[in-house]
Amino acid sequence: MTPTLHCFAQSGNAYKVALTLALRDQPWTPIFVEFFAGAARTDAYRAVNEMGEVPTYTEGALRLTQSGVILDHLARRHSRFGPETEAERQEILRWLLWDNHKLTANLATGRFMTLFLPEAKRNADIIAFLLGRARAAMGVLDARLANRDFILGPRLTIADLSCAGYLYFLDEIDLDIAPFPHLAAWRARIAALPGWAHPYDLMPGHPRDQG
Ligand SMILES: N[C@@H](CCC(=O)N[C@@H](CS)C(=O)NCC(=O)O)C(=O)O
Repeated sequence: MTPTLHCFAQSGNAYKVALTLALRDQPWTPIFVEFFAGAARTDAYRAVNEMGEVPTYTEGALRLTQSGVILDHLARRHSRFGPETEAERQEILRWLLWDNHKLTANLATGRFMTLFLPEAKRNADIIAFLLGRARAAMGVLDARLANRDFILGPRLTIADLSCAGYLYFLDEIDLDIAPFPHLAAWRARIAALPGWAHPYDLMPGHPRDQG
């Protein structure tokens, strides 16, 4: 039973899952969501994911949404990249929640507004606010990584795979990683892992006029 992932190339949230599968060398089938044509807002997609969000992961009869939930499932299923103790379980959860709220939320929304919203709807002040919040979150993660290879320490976990999701898109927007050297080194460390691929090489829909 090959898992499926509703995804599109520009989605860092889907990438978190796709990357986890790739690093595990786990075959999966992408189901392309024509996000920029409004596919995630259709009744048909809401029947798949009531939140109208990408990604959605299926494995036989199991259907999961929210990247953090999917990553948790994959860590258990593969016995890789997950916690080994109760304290680690809580620590991973802490960083997944933080990523969803502080890092990804601001970075992804700022990037969306910069790149994908029609020009007439872009608001420079809102973009500056969101990317400012994203920079602050990057500072938090940079400090965390000052004396660790990965967020929990010496071992890659799903906390890293969640937090790293949007950082491979940074060159597309006005957000320089240079002021965050530990973050940059950690991002490169993950990119050097066997199986790593850029989101645009892992998921369908890039460039945007291709399915
Ligand atoms: N917390 C969710 C966020 C998912 C999310 O916001 N995905 C974007 C695409 S990358 C989306 O579907 N946005 C639709 C919307 O916000 O209406 C997760 O981690 O899966």
